[in-house]
Amino acid sequence: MKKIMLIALISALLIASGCGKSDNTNENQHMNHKNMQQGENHEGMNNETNQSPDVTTQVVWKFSKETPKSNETVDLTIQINDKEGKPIEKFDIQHEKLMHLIVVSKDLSYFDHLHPEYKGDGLFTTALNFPAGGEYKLYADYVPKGASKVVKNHTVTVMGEKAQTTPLKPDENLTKVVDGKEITLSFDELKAGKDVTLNFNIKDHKTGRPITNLQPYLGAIGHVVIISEDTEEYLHVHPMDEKAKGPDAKFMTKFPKSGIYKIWGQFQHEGKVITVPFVVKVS
Ligand SMILES: [Cu+2]
Repeated sequence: MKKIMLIALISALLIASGCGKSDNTNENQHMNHKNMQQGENHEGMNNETNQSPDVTTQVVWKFSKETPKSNETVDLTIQINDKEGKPIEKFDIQHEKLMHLIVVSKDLSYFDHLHPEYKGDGLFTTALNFPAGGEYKLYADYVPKGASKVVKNHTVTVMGEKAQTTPLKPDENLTKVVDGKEITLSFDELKAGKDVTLNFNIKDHKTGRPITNLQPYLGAIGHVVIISEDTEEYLHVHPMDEKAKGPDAKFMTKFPKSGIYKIWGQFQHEGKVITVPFVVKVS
């Protein structure tokens, strides 16, 4: 146990030491953001292997049925406790919510973004309805008051007929049409460990006109969630300019390792949220 704690401490120090490298405030913010994301990844991995003691919080995931079944609504409770097992009472709001919950199928074909309701005493609840049998991964994203952001994940096996799994293949065409919008993703180079700006350009599909009146979705022009093919890496990226309205939405991030990733961009226009998925390869 001691050894594991030491490793956790060293990684925390390494992450912290990355902060001071930039002298530009704006860049610093990005650095902090990315460092936080790396912190999240560590958290996620710790949680996944269950080997490392969590220095801040522990999560108890519970479904109302012992084994959830596909196409049946099941209640999920997420209890957030401190390391002694005492409920955490207070959370900071991030992007208008106390908790963001991302649900994906193991092959990343299914994606959902929910906001569990806070009942007090560290307890969040939400209803879920899985579309098919198989394995799903859930990521809870929250900020205990005064602490830094935490992401915890949980894998659940859902009974029921399995959907056909489609192997993740990088998109050859980075223009997608969703709900009458034409969204084009562009970037310079996708290299592990290298800063990259993801640009989403949004047009009206029918007229080809750029959309310049995107609405804030959860307090920003858009939200981007990125998950690696093996579901080990989770990145929740916020826009560089939260107040932008389109047609471009820029997000800066850094992929932690090479491989295939799925990216979901979420935007709001005329009261409707659109989710646009892309699959990319990072070298
Ligand atoms: Cu959310």
